[in-house]
Amino acid sequence: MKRRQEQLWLYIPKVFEKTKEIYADLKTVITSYETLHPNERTGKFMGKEVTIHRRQALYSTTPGEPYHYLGRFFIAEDISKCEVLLKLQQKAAELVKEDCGLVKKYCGLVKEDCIKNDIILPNFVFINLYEDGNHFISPHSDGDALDGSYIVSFSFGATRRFVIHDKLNKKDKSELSLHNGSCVLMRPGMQNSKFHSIPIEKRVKSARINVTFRFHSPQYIRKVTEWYERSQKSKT
Ligand SMILES: O=C(O)CCC(=O)C(=O)O
Repeated sequence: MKRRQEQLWLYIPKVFEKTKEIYADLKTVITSYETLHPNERTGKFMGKEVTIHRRQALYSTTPGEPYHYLGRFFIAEDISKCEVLLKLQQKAAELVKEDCGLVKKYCGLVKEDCIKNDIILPNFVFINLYEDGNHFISPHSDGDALDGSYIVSFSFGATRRFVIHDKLNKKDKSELSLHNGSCVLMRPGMQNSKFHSIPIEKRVKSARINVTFRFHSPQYIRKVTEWYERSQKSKT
């Protein structure tokens, strides 16, 4: 399998070897998050009430950081408690450094404590568990990377299709097969001009875990936190 790339993304087919161990550890992480948040599997998409079938967990270097998604807020747990996430976080940082070289370019965007040994550690991670091919994610772009930051996306378990299409021209489309142990680097600018999705694939009978590392700027964290606090006040 070869690396594939276009200007706004890079697919690396084999980043991890010991994927069974990583998969098992991530499954534990997602299960423990859900023990804390048993009722958080609904949201709104395009104004409609939806059930989130795939399972999710959110971790941050700023525990308690809110994340707005599907019309509601989710609260991130502390990434430092999860060894497996810390290992993947380090790998994500290395891949970004290899891709862009210019570490300084991102210094304005990230919190000082995320800069270690001249690499910038992503400070937020979103984990999705797709139990089988009935679980999907609709075409969307990620608002937290509209400031031109990277998203580093790792896949473990079943191979799934990943469809990227232009926001203005649906026919301008690329498709990747995301294999066990692979990585997609969504490069700066991708969220501004492209949608991405994981479509339903009925023939897929096994599970897949996706982990996306993000670089949240202090400004972004402040803005979402203020928004969250306002929403909590308006409830009381
Ligand atoms: O599962 C994937 O590969 C995609 C996940 C995704 O689109 C997201 O977290 O925004």
